[in-house]
Amino acid sequence: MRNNRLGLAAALLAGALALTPSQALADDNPYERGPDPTEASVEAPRGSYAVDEFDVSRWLVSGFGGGTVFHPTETRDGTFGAVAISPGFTASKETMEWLGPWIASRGFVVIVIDTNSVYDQPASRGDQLLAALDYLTGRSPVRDRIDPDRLGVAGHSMGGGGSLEAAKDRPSLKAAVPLTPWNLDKTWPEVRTPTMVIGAENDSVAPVASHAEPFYENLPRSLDRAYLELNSASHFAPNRADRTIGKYTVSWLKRFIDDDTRYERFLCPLPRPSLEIEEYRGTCPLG
Ligand code: 9J3
Ligand code: ZN
Repeated sequence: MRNNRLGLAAALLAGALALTPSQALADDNPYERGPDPTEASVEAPRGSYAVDEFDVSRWLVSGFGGGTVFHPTETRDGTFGAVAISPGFTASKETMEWLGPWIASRGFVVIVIDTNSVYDQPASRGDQLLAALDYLTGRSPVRDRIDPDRLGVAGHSMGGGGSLEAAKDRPSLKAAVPLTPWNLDKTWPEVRTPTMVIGAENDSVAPVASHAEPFYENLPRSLDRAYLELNSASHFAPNRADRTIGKYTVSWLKRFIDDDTRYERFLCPLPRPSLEIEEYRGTCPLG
C-alpha cells in the first residue's frame, strides 16, 4: 500500500514535470506561448519567461547602430516571434529598454536598437528596424530560437514613425506598435500589418491631432488597427515603464505575432475610457 502510494505520487510528479514544457504549447495554435493571461498578468511588468540579455556592438553589425537583445532563457518551447524597437530623435536605446524584458518575458526575442545617428529621420529608422530584424533572424546568437516569419516592430516618436515606415516597406511584418509616433507623412494606405497606434493626450512634440490620430485614421479601413490615447500623458510617457503601454503592446503583439486569441479579450470589446485611457478606437472583432 505504502509503495503503491509512493509509486502513484511519483507517477503524478513525473506527469506534472513532463507536462511543463508542452503545457506552454497549445493544442490548436502552434505559436501560443505561456499560460492563459489574466488582467493582472497582462498588466504585470514581467510575464512567465525568465529573460537573458546581451549587447550588440554597433561595430559588428550593419544597417543599424547596435542594441540590446532580450530573450527567454527557455529553449524547450519551440521558436519565438521577434520584435525590434527604435528610440526617438536624439535618444538612445536606454530610453526604450524597459520594454525589452517586459515583452521578452511573454515569449518574444526583442532587440532595442540604437540608430546609426541619433538624428536619423523616420524613414531611416524604419530601414534600421528591418536591418535589426534581419540581424536577429540571420546572424545573431539567438537566430535558431526565432521564427523568421513572425516579426514585428515598435518605436517611440520618430522611432514610432519609423515603425510605420518599416511596415510600409515590409508587408510580411505581423504587428506594429508606434508609440507617440512622429512623422511628416500622415497617410499609410500601403500598410498591411496590423497596427496599434498609441498616442498621448498632452503630447506637445507630436500632437495626436497631427500625428497619432491621422496615422491611425489613414491606415486602411480593412486593416486590423487600433488607436489608444493615454489619458493626461506627455510625449515622453513611453520612456519609462508604463503599465498601460505594456499591457496593450503585449496584447497586440501576442494577438498578431503569435495568433494568440487568448489576448483578444483585452482588445475587444473596445476598452472604455478610464483613468489611464482617454480614448480608444479600433477594429472588433480582430483577425
Ligand atoms: O523622436 C522624436 O521625439 C521626434 C520629435 C521631434 O521633435 O521632431 C522634430 C524634428
Ligand atoms: Zn503615406
